[in-house]
Amino acid sequence: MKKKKRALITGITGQDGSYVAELLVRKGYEVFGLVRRSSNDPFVRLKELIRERKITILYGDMRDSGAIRRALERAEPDEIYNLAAQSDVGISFMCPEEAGEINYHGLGRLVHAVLDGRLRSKIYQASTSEMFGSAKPPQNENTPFQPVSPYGVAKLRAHEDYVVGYRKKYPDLFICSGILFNHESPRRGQHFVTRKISISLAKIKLGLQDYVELGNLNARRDWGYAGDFVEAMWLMLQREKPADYVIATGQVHTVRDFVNETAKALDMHIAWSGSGTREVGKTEAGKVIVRVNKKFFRPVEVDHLLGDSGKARRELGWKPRVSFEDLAAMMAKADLEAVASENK
Ligand code: NAP
Ligand code: F7E
Repeated sequence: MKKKKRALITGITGQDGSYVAELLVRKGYEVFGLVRRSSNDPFVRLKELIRERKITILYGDMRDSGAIRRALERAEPDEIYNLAAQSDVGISFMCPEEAGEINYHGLGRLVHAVLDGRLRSKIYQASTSEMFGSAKPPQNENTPFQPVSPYGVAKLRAHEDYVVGYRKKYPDLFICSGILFNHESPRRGQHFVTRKISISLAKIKLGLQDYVELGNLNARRDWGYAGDFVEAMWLMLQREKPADYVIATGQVHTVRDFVNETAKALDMHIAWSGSGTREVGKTEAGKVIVRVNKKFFRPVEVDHLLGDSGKARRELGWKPRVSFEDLAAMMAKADLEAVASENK
């Protein structure tokens, strides 16, 4: 009988971690997840797979070299998906050390544990379009990086030192980066703008909230569906030689567009008036349901991210399946159902 492939996922409790775990279980992998201790239940998304023993949880933090080493000894992974991160860009301005410690040094600890243990594990690193920062769009693998946030800087250092740099230094090490543009889903953390919009409009629709306050409505992002993007991670690790790939939809929209699309999916059409911090979004009945609050602006903003994933399409055969409109509708519907059932 063919031996089952084994994978270790760091960040398995996050949005992408849960989708990768499900994808690998479907593909017949033995899946291990590194999880840090939490005072809350971190396993909401994967309860069933853990109960059925399809996923094994190993406790450990990306700040703890010993725990990472022990997790590797236990999992003996063919593939490692390094998804653990302090992934909130806004918060990284307030806690820059944390971003460096987890997003940069965390990868260093993991890579050194693989090298020290003489493991043959292939490593996927979760890089990000935030590394492009203020670079002119569209951005691809040849675009010079210009990060503007501590999050983007930490991810870029990890990419340059431990992915690109170590690939040259250690020719036997298989490490690759997916430079992923924003990807969302009903499992997206509630502080990210898309999910904040889908939950808030669902509550407004059900009469449980009056309005939502947002920051920069003009920020432009290339938003895709997380379920599509994790397929690209897996494809990268199936290559014989490691390489880095931009993963994006190639479509750009503003935050305001995401509000409009979500509202449309909930049968709530919004009319905009005013400008800057005085801009408001009103219902057809004239009720203000979207306001702008300076509190949600970043110290430095990334204005325009639009990815060119031509290399991934050509070499991996990857392409996104879910459109912007379907993504907004999927999130709106999921939140409407969840909020309604919580408030029954
Ligand atoms: P997420 O939902 O915020 O998940 C982050 C995961 O990292 C969580 O499981 C979190 O655990 C874990 N983590 C944080 N600090 C840790 C530590 N010190 N030790 C161990 N685990 C730790 O992020 P995501 O959206 O799934 O993104 C996955 C990865 O892709 C991240 O590296 C992110 O930076 C990167 N990325 C995301 C996007 C995107 O649009 N989603 C785009 C480009 C790159 P807790 O549950 O305990 O907090
Ligand atoms: O912001 C603007 C905000 O926090 C998107 C992470 O997964 O993707 C994500 O980072 C845009 C920004 O995501 C609000 O200023 C307006 O321009 O949803 P976000 P992000 O910063 O793009 C990248 C690729 C990652 O790698 C990260 O890990 O929306 N915006 N008003 C707002 N943003 C938030 N959070 N809240 C607002 O009220």
